[in-house]
Amino acid sequence: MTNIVILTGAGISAESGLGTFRDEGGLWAQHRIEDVATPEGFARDPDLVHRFYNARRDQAAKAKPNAAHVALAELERRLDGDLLIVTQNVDSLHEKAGSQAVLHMHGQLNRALCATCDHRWDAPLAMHKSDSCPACGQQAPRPDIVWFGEIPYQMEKIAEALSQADVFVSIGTSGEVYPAANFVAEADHFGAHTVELNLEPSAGASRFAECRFGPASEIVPIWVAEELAR
Ligand code: BJW
Repeated sequence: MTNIVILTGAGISAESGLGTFRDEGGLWAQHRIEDVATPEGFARDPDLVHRFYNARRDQAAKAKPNAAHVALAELERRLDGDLLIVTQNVDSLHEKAGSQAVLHMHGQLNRALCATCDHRWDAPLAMHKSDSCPACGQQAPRPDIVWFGEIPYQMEKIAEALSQADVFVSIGTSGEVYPAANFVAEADHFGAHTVELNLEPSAGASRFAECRFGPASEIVPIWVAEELAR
């Protein structure tokens, strides 16, 4: 029985056509973080933030999982043990590929959150600041996304999973954003074998016991095949 925890970031969805944040020409080269990914930015200009997420929701709805998402779903089905995907991604490509055990620590594009009563519901393709909350009726809808300065979701479950992991794998993430950037240290502390699968060395590459570099659609299926052959 092997316990595997996999952290994924924007790089795993890049080959599905969804832009990353910090690569050349990425989302943060086109938009100011302070404007679109902080609660203060949303309070200043909710229309701008809704336009940003409406465009990304539309793009994500059309995207298809690539070979890396598909390989991870197959690993979950065939592994003799437990596999948990902790994703920083707000798209649903892991679920579209068939993965079942997925935690979205930075929220989900297809969910809406009421800033007044915390009720959550399925987001329409285009959200507007005048949409009413189905529970309390207030007009304070926001995308169910974790912005800078907010606490990521499911942190207790993630800490528990990291403490039980035999293997921790980080795929397609720059290691620039906390607390996810620290998961490798937590998993290592509890004795997990740590692996980075990324296009290039991330900011935290030296903290991993093993690193493999290349496009996720190529290196993830190879790693999965090796894991299933063990
Ligand atoms: C490929 C590839 C291919 C490309 N194949 N690979 C000072 C020091 C330390 C921390 C802080 C600090 N000041 C503030 C903080 C905290 C802050 C933080 O980390 N800031 C840093 C920028 C310094 N963090 C927070 O505020 C978080 N909350 C928090 O810490 O609360 C406190 C708390 C925590 C825990 C318990 C109790 C209290 C919240 C962070 C929210 C992040 N939100 C965003 C936007 C929302 C989601 C959205 O709109 O989509 O989440 S920011 C953005 O970055 C997004 C991502 O999920 C996240 C990570 O980015 P990711 O996925 O790594 O993408 P990239 O673009 O950075 O990297 C892509 C990688 O893929 C690259 O390496 C490429 O090479 C690779 N790649 N193509 C394989 N084909």
